[in-house]
This record gives sequence, C-alpha cells and structure tokens, in this order.
Amino acid sequence: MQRPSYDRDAQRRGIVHLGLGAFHRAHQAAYTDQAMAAGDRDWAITGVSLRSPHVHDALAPQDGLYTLTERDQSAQRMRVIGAIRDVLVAPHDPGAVVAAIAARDTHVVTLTVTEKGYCRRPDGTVDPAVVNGRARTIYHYLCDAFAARRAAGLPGLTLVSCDNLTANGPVLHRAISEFLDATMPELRAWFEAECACPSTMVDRIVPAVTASDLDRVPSRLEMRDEAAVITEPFHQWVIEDRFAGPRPRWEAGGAQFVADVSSYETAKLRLLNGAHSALAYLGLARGLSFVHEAVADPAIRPLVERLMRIEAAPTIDATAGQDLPAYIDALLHRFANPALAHRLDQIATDGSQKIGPRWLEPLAIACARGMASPATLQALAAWLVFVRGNSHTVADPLADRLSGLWNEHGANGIVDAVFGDAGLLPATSGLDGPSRRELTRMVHERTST
Ligand code: CS2
Repeated sequence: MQRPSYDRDAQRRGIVHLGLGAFHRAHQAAYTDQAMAAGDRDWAITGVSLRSPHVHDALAPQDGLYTLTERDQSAQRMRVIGAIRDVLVAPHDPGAVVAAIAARDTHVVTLTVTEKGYCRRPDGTVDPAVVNGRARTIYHYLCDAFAARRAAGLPGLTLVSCDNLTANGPVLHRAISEFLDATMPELRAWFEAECACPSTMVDRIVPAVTASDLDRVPSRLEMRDEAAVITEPFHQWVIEDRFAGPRPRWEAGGAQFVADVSSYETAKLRLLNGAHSALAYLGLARGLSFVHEAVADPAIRPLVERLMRIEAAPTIDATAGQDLPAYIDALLHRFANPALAHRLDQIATDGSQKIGPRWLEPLAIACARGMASPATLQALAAWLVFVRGNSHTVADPLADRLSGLWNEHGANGIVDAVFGDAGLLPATSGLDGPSRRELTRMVHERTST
C-alpha cells in the first residue's frame, strides 16, 4: 500500500477543484498525487463541493486523505491519496470559494460539475435563470474571483473542464463570456487576455460508492475510510496543451498533453459513453442492474457492439495512432469488469444532458450520409420510454417537461415533441423524418409489450 511520500504540509495550494465527487477523487486528484510523488511542488488541491456537505464531512476528519482502490477480475491495488488539502462546501461559505480561486498561489481550476452544471439550454446558451436568479453557480464563483484577481493585479487562471461534453474547453469559455457580458462586461477583456480554457478528455469508470463498499474497504487510515473510492485500473487524461500559466506535471501520472483533443474526445463520448448510456436504458428495461450484466446479455450485446462498431465509429475522424477497433475491444473488456458493480441507474441519470454528444451528434452525421442507425435508435427509444416516468423516479433536469410531453402526446407524438423542429431538444437533434418515423415505431413496440 502506497502512502504519500511527499511532505504534504510543505505544499502550497495551487489548484481549486469544483465538484468534489468520486470521479475527481479517482482521477484528477490521483494524477496530482502522482505528480507530487514525482517531486512536483505546490499543487495541493482545495476541493469544493457545490451542493452537499457529504464529502466535506467524510474528508475533513481524515485530513483530506482517502484510499483509492483499483479493482478488476484478477487483482486489487490500493493507495492513499494526499493531494486534497482543504474541502469547502460552497453553499455554506461562498466567500471562501471565491477567496480560494482568487488566491495568489492558485493557478489552475479544474471542474467536474457534470453536464448539467454548465446550466446550458438545448441551444447551448447559458440559461438566463443563471444570470437573473438568486442561486449561485460555477459562473458566480469564477467571475467574482476574476474580479478579485484583476483588482489585486494577479495573473489569470487556467480553467480545465473535465466533463463529458463535446469541446468542453470552448463550451466553458463561451459560457463564462456570456455570463461576464451579462453581469460584469468590464471583466471580459481581462478574461480573454489572462485566462485559458483548454479542452480535455477524461476517462475512468468510477461507480458511486455504497455503504457496503465502505464496510468492506480495509482501512489504512487508522479509522474507517468514509471517503474511499473504488475504480478500475484503467485511466486516461488527454489535455490540450494550452495553459495560461504554470501547470502540474500531470504526465507523471500518465496524462497526455496534445495540440488537439477532439478526436480522443469524440471517440470517448460516442463509443464509451454512447455504449454506456445504451447499456443503461436497454439494461434497465430488461430488469438488469449492473453494466457487467447488461454487456453480457445476449439481447443487448449485439446492439451495443453494432452501435459502436458500425454506427458510431465511422462518424469519428480518428487521428494517426488511434485504433478504434482495438479501443472498442478494450471498452467491452472494461464493461465486463464484475469487480466494479457499476449501476445502470447511475449512468441513466441526466439523460437529456448526455444524449446529445453521445447519440444525437453521431446520428446527425449518419443521417446526413444516408446511413441507418438502428441500434442507436433502439437505445434512444429505450431512453424515451425510461423518461415517461411511470415506474421510475427519473433524475433529470428536464424530467418534468419530458413526462408532461408524454402525457400530452403519448407514444404517437413523443418523438416529434422531443426531437421535432419545434421539439424540446431541437438544436441537438440529428434526426431526419425517416429516423423519427422509425423511432416512433420502436417506441410503440416498447410501450405495447
Ligand atoms: C458514465 C460516465 O455515468 C455516466 O454517464 O457514462 O460517468 C463514464 O463512466 C465515464 O465517463 C468514464 O470515463
């Protein structure tokens, strides 16, 4: 069992991370820990929970330490991560969040706030409720800190989105710009000149930790580890090499710095995440609970393989060195990992925010080329039936609107109500008339049995 070999107390806080969930603890914090173990200095993380105090309450008594367990069919490896030094709960102390981002030693802000944390409307613009409402969002914390940095004559920051969005760097850049124009236009030029928003592709499968996991993780901390994280051995982080100032040597943990991440990002979103969402809705419809069960199901496996190999892969512009068939084989192997207990209902949350980059963007390309995508449409039909909301409590920011559309239009009209020109998700929809008719047929099939 490896423990931090570096002097934790000697490290200054160089990173603020927004969205302190299990994914961050298994990914960016682990890379930072490796960088510090390799001798890099002053990149200790101030972690910010944006909503609940849960992670704070778990980590604070442990001085920010927790165990990371990597598990697969054959082995288990554990190490103690020491990179997180402070934990803030944003709603309890918004001023401390702004102060941490505005601090002299902070150079990098990383974000895992999930797709919905960007508060975008289906057309990609920031929801006006963010600007006009009273709730504080990532934009409030960041932009208040920009104002403080500019006033103090401090340099800008690199803002690293680590969420599963297409072009996550430009998405963050555009959203901050819109927010600044609406609220603090005098800061826009400073932001453009001083800050950078590189794109990144992040990958590691990290199931939500359960109470029984915590009971079973042997503690290496002289106390029960309330913040333990369990993950797969695989991890990948591809980062656009465009920083506004100094950065951690994350390559010590295996991160790749490249000029353009887009081909890695689309491959990951359309293949890994696209298959994941398909496994989730198709698997839940068949009464299954876990990814490794769904990928082994003879009624699901061929559809998911087809979705990846025949429908999504041809829409990806692979760069030299990217071997998509080998990537797909590796994904199927990762999905089959029974040691992870990755729940389908975890992946099924927030579908309205996820299906755009995972399914609708490749569908648009396939439709434009006149190629049929029956497996992707089957997955979409399963999603539509899932969000009908009769038998599930659907966790999705658009859940009420989707269930309202079901009540109003039923199985005959739901496809056009969601994906038609005047539908709920029009701007992201790549569905032409024939695909919408085919999808309606599939929805009927799924609702009449
Ligand atoms: C999953 C992702 O929950 C989901 O939507 O598809 O969290 C997935 O496990 C990660 O992106 C893997 O890198």
